[in-house]
Amino acid sequence: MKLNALLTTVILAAPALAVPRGIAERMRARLSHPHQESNAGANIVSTSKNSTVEYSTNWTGAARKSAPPGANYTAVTATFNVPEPTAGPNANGMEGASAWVGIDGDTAGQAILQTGVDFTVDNGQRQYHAWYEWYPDYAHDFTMDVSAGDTIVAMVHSTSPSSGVAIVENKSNGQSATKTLNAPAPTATLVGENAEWIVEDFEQKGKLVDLVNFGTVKFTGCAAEAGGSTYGVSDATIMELVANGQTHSKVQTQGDETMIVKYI
Ligand SMILES: *[C@@H]1O[C@H](CO)[C@@H](O)[C@H](O)[C@H]1NC(C)=O
Ligand SMILES: *[C@@H]1O[C@H](CO)[C@@H](O)[C@H](O)[C@H]1NC(C)=O
Ligand SMILES: *[C@@H]1O[C@H](CO)[C@@H](O)[C@H](O)[C@H]1NC(C)=O
Ligand SMILES: CC(=O)N[C@H]1CO[C@H](CO)[C@@H](O)[C@@H]1O
Repeated sequence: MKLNALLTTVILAAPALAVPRGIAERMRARLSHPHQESNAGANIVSTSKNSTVEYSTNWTGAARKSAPPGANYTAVTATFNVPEPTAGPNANGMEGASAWVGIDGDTAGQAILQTGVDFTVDNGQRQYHAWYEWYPDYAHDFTMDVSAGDTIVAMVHSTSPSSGVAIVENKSNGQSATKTLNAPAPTATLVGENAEWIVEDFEQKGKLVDLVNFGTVKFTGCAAEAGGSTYGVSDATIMELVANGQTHSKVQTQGDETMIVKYI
């Protein structure tokens, strides 16, 4: 209900600031991937009590891995802060990560409808981009400016298996960007099996970026809608990101709507 209200408010009230794919974003060649499971974390002891924990090479956060009986996920939303990334002591080129919400891409790996914000640091220079993506297409940037400390409301909503809308709103000033998009291929349809709230190590220009120290991303108002009911993160599967044999995240849920993802 809350989710529908937000959707209606944002879609009806928002001046459409999104632009079709432009040169800048094509050059960025920025791509989010489906979740890839890692065995590397199997011996890492979880401190999360109520949730199943899984290890991923790409994702940290929470994912609902199956739709409720007789329904599919059609909308996912959350509010999160844009963190200021810190370059590692041995940074070699760009480091980055991305916070987003999405439908599918976990157990249903053929498509993801997702939207969020990238934060990168390259040679001391920080950049932030708000984007939307229907995997396996690349991410496309919204024209909206994003800065560290902004509070962003992100939402994806599927209007059919092959069409949907991505919305990013700056809660600080109420400005929002909306993009209506279609499945980039006949095989890239949504089934609504997964809903997720993720911080990701993404790929750019054909290579994975080095994961940046993103500090903390706090997701609040986490909600997914399926068949008129709302679902959150308290009983979702928690994912920790493992790279080179090391865990780089710590996820904590607080109640059904809040999740804190810390870089470690
Ligand atoms: C686990 O569930 C209990 C009861 O629902 C709740 O009080 C507690 O906060 C939860 N713990 C975590 C780590 O989410
Ligand atoms: C959920 O999605 C599946 C796969 O696309 C479809 O077969 C099913 O009819 C959908 N269920 C509902 C309730 O829409
Ligand atoms: C969000 O709003 C704040 C306050 O007006 C502003 O400083 C910031 O640049 C805005 N960011 C975006 C994404 O528009
Ligand atoms: C860090 C890492 O291993 N990332 C993986 C993300 O997923 C893609 C495919 O889905 C892999 O190619 C990457 O290696």
